Amino acid sequence: AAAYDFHTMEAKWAPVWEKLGVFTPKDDSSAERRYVLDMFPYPSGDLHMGHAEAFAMGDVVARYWRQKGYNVMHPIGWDSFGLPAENAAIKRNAHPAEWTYANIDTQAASFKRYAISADWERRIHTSDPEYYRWTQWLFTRFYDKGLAYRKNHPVNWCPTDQTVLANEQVVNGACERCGTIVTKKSLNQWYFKITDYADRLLDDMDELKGHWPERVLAMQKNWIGRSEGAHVDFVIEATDTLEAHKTTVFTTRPDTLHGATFFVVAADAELANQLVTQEHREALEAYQEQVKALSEIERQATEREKTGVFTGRYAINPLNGEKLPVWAADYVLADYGTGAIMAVPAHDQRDLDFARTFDLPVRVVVDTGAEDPAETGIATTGEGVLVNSGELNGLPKADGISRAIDIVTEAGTGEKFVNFRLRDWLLSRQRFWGTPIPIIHCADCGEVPVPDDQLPVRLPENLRGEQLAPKGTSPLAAVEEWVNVPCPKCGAPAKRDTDTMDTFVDSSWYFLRFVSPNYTEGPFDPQAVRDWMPVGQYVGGVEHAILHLLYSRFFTKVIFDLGLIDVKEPFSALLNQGQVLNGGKAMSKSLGNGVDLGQQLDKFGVDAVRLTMIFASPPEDDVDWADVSPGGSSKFLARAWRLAQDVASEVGADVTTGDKALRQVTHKAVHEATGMLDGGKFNVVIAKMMELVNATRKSIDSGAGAADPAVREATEAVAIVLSLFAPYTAEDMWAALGHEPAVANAGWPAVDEALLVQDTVTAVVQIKGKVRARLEVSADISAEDLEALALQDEAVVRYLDGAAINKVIVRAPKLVNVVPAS
Ligand code: ANZ
Ligand code: ZN
Repeated sequence: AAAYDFHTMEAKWAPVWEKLGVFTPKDDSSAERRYVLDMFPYPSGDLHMGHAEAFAMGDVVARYWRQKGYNVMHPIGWDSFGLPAENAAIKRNAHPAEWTYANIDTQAASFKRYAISADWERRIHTSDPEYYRWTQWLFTRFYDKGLAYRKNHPVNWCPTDQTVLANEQVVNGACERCGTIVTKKSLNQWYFKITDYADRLLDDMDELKGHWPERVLAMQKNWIGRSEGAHVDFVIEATDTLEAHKTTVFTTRPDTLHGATFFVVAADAELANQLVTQEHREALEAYQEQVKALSEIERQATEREKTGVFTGRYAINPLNGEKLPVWAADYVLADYGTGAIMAVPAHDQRDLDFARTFDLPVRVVVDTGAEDPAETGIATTGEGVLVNSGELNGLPKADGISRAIDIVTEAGTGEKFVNFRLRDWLLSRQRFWGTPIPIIHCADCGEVPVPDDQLPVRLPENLRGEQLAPKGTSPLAAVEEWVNVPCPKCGAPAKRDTDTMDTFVDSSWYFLRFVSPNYTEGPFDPQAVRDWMPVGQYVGGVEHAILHLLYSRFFTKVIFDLGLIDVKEPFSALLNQGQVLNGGKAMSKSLGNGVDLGQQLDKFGVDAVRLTMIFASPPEDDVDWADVSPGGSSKFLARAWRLAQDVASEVGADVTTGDKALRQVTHKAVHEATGMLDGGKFNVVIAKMMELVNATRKSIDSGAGAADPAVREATEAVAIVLSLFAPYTAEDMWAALGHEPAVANAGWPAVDEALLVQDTVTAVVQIKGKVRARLEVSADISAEDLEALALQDEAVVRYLDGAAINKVIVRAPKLVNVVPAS
């Protein structure tokens, strides 16, 4: 008999699918359209085990939906701008495009081998001018709306990559890419006004609940960080040399205004320099130097001893007129709230720590029943009743908050305020390999967006190696013939902006480009967006929980507001696949536990690797490659494949005449697999198929036999379900079963509800040792019921022909032996 040979199958079927265009969505609206998307890859070398897992998951969904009859779009492309290409180019004295497109070709070939059911005609690369033209076009639309703007601001600076980083790219104080401790640098930079969308980004998460992982929603919520409270104005008392100065604080606890015993400004905020008296300036400057030397991590460490300096000034509490000493300290952050706080040591732990260090008073204003914080060193934050608070006395905390807000609002010294942790998105980078910012700076006209008909602003092609090296300013600044252009407005000599965009800009709208990748009238064809958006299933790693996913949501909302699309959320369902580990640890060079995908595919075949990825665990859990058995997967696939070789009935054989027991097993298995797929439990579907394969084999060997149409029915079902996980094996089975390709379009097996009705068995009725009737009965029928049924059976009545019965032996549910009196 023929052997299961995955190499031959892979070589045979991949070109057939390509030729038939099996995975190209149809241009008709008769079937509901569905859009499945995997987070597009970055072209760093060849595909790795992580890609293999994520793309196997997305492909299951795409293939399942196709089988269910939907018109499925499952595109693929590359996020192809970014630092690694540039670093490689510097090292090899090359252009980043060479490395980038060579890697893309390698990955594309691997994706094809891996049998991702992608529509290759939709392929996009964000570094193609045909793509970044529209990234630039969108930027100018954001600019016109005031949503892209420049400001001079202390920014996160990576000394190694010599570029700025968005807050989201700073992880525990270090550069997300290279791990270098990030420093601050004051620079004129471009920002997107994502803060304008904070409320909507938060509110619209409601419609994602239940369809996105809880964890991702929680992370986004926390990142947006909505805090309800109040702005309260304190007047900084005048001194001989300084005028009175109004300073606003953000507080979530205006009820504790009477408990404020000092006032703190962020030491590194401009405000500190403005407020400090001559006498204390030197001390402040010395302290600021000390603060600068600390990393963000050290600054925020809660266990660190509190530090600060007195500014020599006093702030007047608007509620009771008290004079509070103004300190400058680093535990107050310059870029949160207003950069200044009223300190309430009795009810805020950080303030209490500071008060104890500098011997400042502690006054309890909420009686929570707990011991005095001044004694215990523990601030009380719970529920309680206001005390020592004048007209607020006796109110519970919540009422105290609203009453205090009313008072300051009436007095004109404050108002209710909602503060966000979210900052505007810093998008400019001083690097070469990115989308050029389409702005021209003119001495007379200021910032002028590049007109649409002059887009794209192409990257110069002649830079190589060292010319691309980071110098703190963009390498583009050195290319004179590129920088110097006439102003689009007045024609005077002007200069291009030389920064490029954060690559997260490119990936914030690529899902919209896929719907019409060759469209030339705009970033996307509006009709195609109506046809395909939103993405019905998005698949990707949880590491993108805030960066990419928040930015994409923001872009979608802005583009909606521009009137260009009618969806507000880009991804209606999200799946975060787990990681592929080896020996319980993430694969890494330093641990030497990497597993090479290519080698696995050579050894076990594409199908076995894909099946193993899916079978190992629920999609969102990690897969430990040390614990799985691609060899075992391969054996299972061979067993399934052999069924198809053995089927001996014709295509279209009347299945209703087939063995009912096997048919029931088949229909039950398909029915359950459907539920599991709809519920995202892909791994158990494989277990179901293993059962079905075993039952079918048993039926061939010792039951119905290979020619029974029920065996064909079972095997076809196995092939169709396996086409989601092991496409080559499934196609080969399909061909062996006498069908034309492609099994991907076979259609999901229909389930006959009648065959799902509780398990029945065939009971045999014997009279004088001869079988005279067969009864279809419930598997758990009682002996009495079975006896009664048997004796009422027409055939039995006829054979007995009125004879008296001596004895009835019942072995429920399978046998009734009737012994007539002779
Ligand atoms: C007085 C007060 C009394 C406060 C009290 C808290 C408890 P979230 O919830 O994170 O928004 N705060 C405000 N701006 C700050 C800054 N730039 N750096 C450090 N701390 C800052 O926290 C809001 C609270 O954090 C504010 O409310 C303020 O302290 C502090 F019993 O004001 B509170
Ligand atoms: Zn001009």
